Amino acid sequence: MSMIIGLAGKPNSGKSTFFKAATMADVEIANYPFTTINANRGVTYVRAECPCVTRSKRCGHCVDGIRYVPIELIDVAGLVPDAHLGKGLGNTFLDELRQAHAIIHVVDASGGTDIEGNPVDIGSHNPMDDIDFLNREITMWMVGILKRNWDRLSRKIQAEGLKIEKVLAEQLAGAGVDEYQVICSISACKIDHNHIKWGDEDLIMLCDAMRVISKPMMIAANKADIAPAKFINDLKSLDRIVVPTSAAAEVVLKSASKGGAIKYNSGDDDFSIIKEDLTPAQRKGLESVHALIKKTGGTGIQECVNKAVFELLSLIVVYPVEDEGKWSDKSDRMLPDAFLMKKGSTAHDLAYKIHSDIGDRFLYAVDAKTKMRLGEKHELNNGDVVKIVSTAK
Ligand SMILES: Nc1nc2c(ncn2[C@@H]2O[C@H](COP(=O)(O)OP(=O)(O)O)[C@@H](O)[C@H]2O)c(=O)[nH]1
Ligand SMILES: [Mg+2]
Repeated sequence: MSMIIGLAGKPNSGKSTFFKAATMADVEIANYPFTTINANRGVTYVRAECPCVTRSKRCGHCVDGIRYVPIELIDVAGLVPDAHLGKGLGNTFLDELRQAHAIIHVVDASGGTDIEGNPVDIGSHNPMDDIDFLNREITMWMVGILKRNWDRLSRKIQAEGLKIEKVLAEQLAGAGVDEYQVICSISACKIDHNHIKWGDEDLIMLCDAMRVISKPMMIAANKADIAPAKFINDLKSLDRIVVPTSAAAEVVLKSASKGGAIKYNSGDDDFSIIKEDLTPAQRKGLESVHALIKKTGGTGIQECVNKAVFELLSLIVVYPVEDEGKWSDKSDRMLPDAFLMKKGSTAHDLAYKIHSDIGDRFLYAVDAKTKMRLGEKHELNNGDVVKIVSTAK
């Protein structure tokens, strides 16, 4: 499993609740039982429409025609302003963030926690004040890594005629930044071509650009169930992807579903009670969640994960098969795999993703829906079912 999303934010914003809600899956989901890799690392799912809904037969890998495609989620430990200087848990959060391909910034939209995450009266802290610090921490963390060796590096690049992007990528490998991203960042931020002239401000500007490219971020406006409408609207007006969420409500629904009290698939905008003998407390809890999601169209948790994958990371889901008629593999399993790939990926890219031999010996692909032959450069679409034909054994 390759895609990793990090949940970050100040303490008490609801990261662990979000994590629990998003990783608490019914065991029947797909081939993947609920898995906690460790306390703060787990598996969550992107929700997609399964291609088998257009067929007479269900594939057996989806739930009511909903395909849940696994990704990894990390609950990144408490982050406070000036963490990059060692405040709070300091740099430990950054070690966890390193691996993330994208970040969901979990914000307490209720305004019930101060800038460091201490509880205060609801509405008394403006969540807009929490937005920038996370970006700043990540940027300054990268700046710190570069500055540690900058004088020496800068001289070395000069003396040995090294490629700046190569040296920077080496330095920032631990931060999860690669050479291609460095090149894009250098051209995006219009920094002076002569690195000898770079001062602190230039390094900050460059690291800011590298952060945007290597750690795309969106916002979960959490505790939406108790948040003042003004705060939610202010957050929504930001120039980013913002999804109001109620992690606590999603935990209630997932638990009730697991316990057989309700029928609810993650991401549904409603649920139905299927158990007769609920306690008054259970019924009341479910009623209040019901009132909430009637208003909001869902708890937002699944929407948030989906937007991270489909919008923030621009991925698509592709279903490789070996039999283009039955949409199955050699063992007659229908639609056995669902791959997440970058938008713009080609049929040839898919072949390589299946196996390097199949990529090397690629002949052509077949769109299993239309039975059209696809060349190696053919760009795949979200939801495509594709057979690869190669000379590989
Ligand atoms: N009302 C409400 N409270 C929430 C929600 N999500 C989390 N909380 C509460 O916020 C507090 C902090 O949550 P936690 O997940 O531990 O925050 P973390 O420090 O960011 O991991 C707990 O008391 C949660 O029950 C939510 O969506 N709505
Ligand atoms: Mg926590």
